Amino acid sequence: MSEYKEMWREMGIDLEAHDSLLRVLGSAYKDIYLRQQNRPKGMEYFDFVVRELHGFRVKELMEAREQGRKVIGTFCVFVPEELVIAVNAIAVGLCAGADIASDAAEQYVPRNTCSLIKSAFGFKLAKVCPYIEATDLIVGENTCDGKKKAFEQYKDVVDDLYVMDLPQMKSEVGRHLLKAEYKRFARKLEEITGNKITTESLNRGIKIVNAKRKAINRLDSLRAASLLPISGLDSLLTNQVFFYDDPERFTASVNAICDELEERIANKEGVCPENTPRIIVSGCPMAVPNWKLPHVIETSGAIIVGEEMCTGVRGTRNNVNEDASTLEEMFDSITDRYFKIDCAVFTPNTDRLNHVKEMVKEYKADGVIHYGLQFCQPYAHEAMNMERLLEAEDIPVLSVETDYSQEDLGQLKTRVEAFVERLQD
Ligand code: BJ8
Repeated sequence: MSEYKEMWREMGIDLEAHDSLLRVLGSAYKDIYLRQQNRPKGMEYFDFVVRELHGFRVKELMEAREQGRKVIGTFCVFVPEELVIAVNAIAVGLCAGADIASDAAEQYVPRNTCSLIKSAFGFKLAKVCPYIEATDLIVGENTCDGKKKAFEQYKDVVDDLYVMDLPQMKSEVGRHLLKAEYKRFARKLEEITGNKITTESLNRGIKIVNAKRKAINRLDSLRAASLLPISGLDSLLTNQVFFYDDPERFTASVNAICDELEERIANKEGVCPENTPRIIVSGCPMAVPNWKLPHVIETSGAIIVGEEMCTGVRGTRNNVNEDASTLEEMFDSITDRYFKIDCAVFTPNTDRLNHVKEMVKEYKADGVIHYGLQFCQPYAHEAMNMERLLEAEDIPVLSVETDYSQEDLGQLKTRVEAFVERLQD
């Protein structure tokens, strides 16, 4: 990675802190990912992406900027990448998945704030994220109260923050607000890029993002096989990379893995024995490098067959209708697709609970683990509803709350192991 040092220096990265971050990340990846047995060959591309996490892709972004393209950083799956592509800009998810500089973050947000929000501050304040530094605009959004209030402070630590308002109810008024906000965002994108959104450019954006979602949905559907062709950890990684890789290269790489997985299924080749307990994980998103819970689950005798999370099917299911011919119709189609996202910030949000039940059937899961980040109110409330609903249907469920530290690892492992034992009985 030394070939990127000059680029990082020019971006204002704290090289010493960054080096130690990359060292920790590299050794975690080795312990968690590279130790897995019988991984699909196609995962080599994703190993490369992680190895080059702050190198190759960041260099691509900087080169694109030199050619006049803009880079838009996002924190939420409600921000439509279709619009970003339509102005010839590039969207990158800002991961916020590690415990970095929480003390500094607590100068801006209360101590009892979820790890994800603190991490967004920590990465910026510690100057260790070249993606944040590569952005021309960062998009915040009014979702949970934690994020909504945190973005009031975030505007003071980043160069250019744009906040998108989002509805809280799935009503006609809510849909109207979402569409109006997407139009306002489109105008902002046009203003900063100088490019007008046309029916051709938006149609192209819709097709590129649909193709990316179709590829990852294809991969997810292959996990319904009785003999699982890919681990949950590897599937999660593809979902995480979804947010910052070049979209067309990503689509091709995921489709290549799917071809391989189909062969594995036909040859009855799996990553674990057929009687391994199958688990759906549902809850808060897991951004890179948050692999803690999946690693605990998959080293406790179980396997993850699906993620009901924004770094999973909640973020990628449903596509934008490609039949629209006017810009107005395209905005309607985009709004219709994103309005279906069943994030816990919506009230009521029964779709999410029903979706988890459907996933249990579809992926032949033996149980559900609900994952909440400490201090996350929306998902903590829904965890209680989910426990009630699933238990009423005799679906075993375990609800865990954790953060990005490693302090509760032992306790987490004990609880997960006990749950897996229960599934084996
Ligand atoms: S659409 S889940 S990506 S808002 S964990 S910050 S909810 S206190 S992340 Fe999310 Fe968009 Fe919804 Fe998805 Fe708040 Fe909870 Fe923290 Fe959270």
